[in-house]
Amino acid sequence: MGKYDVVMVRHGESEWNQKNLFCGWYNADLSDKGKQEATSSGKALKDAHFKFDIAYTSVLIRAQKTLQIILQELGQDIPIEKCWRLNERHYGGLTGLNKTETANKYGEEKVAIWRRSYDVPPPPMEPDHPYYEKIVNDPIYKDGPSKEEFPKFESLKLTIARTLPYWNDVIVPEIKKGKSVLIVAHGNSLRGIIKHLDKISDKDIMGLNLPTGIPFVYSLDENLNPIPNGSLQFLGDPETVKKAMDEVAAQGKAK
Ligand code: DG2
Repeated sequence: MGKYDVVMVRHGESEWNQKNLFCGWYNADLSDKGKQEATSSGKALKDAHFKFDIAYTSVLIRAQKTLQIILQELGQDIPIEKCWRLNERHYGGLTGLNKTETANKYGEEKVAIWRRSYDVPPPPMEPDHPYYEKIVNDPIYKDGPSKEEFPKFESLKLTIARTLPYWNDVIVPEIKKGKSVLIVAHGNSLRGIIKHLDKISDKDIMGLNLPTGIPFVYSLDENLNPIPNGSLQFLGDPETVKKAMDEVAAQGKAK
C-alpha cells in the first residue's frame, strides 16, 4: 500500500457505447449491461473493503448513475462533487456517428488518430450539427464551462488542459488531507489523469484503452507518484480486463 490509495472507475457501458457511437458530451444513459457493470464494481470494492470519504464525477448521467450504483452497493453515503472538467472529451463533429461506419468511410488509421492521438482533434461540432443545441443549452452546464470555454471539439491534450487543474486544485488537496477518494469518470478524462500520474509519453498514451465498469487503484507516495507496481491495479481478473481493453480498442475497426 502507498501513502494514498485513489480509486477510479470508467462508467459502466452507456447506451451509446453499446451502439458503438461517438458519445463525448452527448448525455447518454447507462445500458442494462452498464448498470450490471456498476453493480459488479460496487461489489468488487466492497469485497476489497474500500471505504470512501468523498467522490468526484462528471456532470454526465452515465458517470453519475455508475457512482450512485457503486455507493448503493457499498452502502456508503458520502459527499459527491460533480464537475464538467471530468467530462468525457468533446468528440466534436464525430458525436453521434458510428465508430465502425466512420472507419469504413475514412479508414481505420484516421479513426485511430481521432480516437487516440494526443493532439489531433476531431472535426468541430458546428451549430448545424444535430446535437449542437441540445448540448450547448443543456442546464447541466449552468456552472460552467463559460461561453468562451465551451468546446466545439477536444483532443486528449485539450481534455487534459481542463481536467488536470481540477485534479491538482480540487482532488489532490483532499487526497493530501488523508481523504479516501473515488473518481467515476470517462475513458479519456481518466486517460488524462493516468498520463499525468504515470508520466506516459504523448506517443505511448495512444495504446491505453480503459474498459467500462472495472475499478482500478493507484497507490501513491507522499509526492503523489505511483509506488512500484502501484499504477492501474484493476480489481478484476487479468484476462477479463485484457479482453475488455482489447474490445474497446477494436471499436474503431472497419468491417
Ligand atoms: C467514449 C469514448 O466515451 O470513446 O465518447 O464515445 O468513456 O464516455 O463512454 P465514454 C465516447 P473512445 O475514445 O474510446 O472512442
